[in-house]
Amino acid sequence: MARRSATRRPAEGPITSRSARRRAAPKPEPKRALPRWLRIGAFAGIAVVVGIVAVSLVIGRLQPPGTPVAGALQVHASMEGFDPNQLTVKAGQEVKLQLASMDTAMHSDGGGWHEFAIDALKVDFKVGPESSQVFTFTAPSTPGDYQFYCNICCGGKENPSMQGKLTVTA
Ligand SMILES: [Cu+2]
Repeated sequence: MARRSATRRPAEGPITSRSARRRAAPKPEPKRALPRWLRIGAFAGIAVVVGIVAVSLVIGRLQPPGTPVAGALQVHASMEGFDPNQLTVKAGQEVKLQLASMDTAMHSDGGGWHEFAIDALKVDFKVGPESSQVFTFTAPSTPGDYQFYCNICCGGKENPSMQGKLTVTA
């Protein structure tokens, strides 16, 4: 309505439309709880915010902390275990291993810290929450399987999910 009258008389358009709008304005509703549209709008807004937070958490969880270093074996440690939990190296090889903790400091169990330990090789690397670090060690000259584990979280080294196998080939 307001726009039509404004188009018909462009000279006094703004004034006409403003007064028309004032006239057309609905009477204020009697005071009660929030109007329905506002309640629906608020709910939708909250739902969208929660959705965005959830999606960003998932995306953040999938992104490896830190940039993978070229030539380094990548091992991601989280409360779910090691990924991968099987590594193969050559006997006597200088092994470059980038250990990343995918967990946040909010984890009550270990505070997001994880470990990569191999007792037989006296290897014991630790990495803090949502970070990664490159470690080096020399693979043993004796081929075989060596167990690695994390003793920080999830009940320690006895937990099968926080274990893995390093296979040393000839
Ligand atoms: Cu761990």
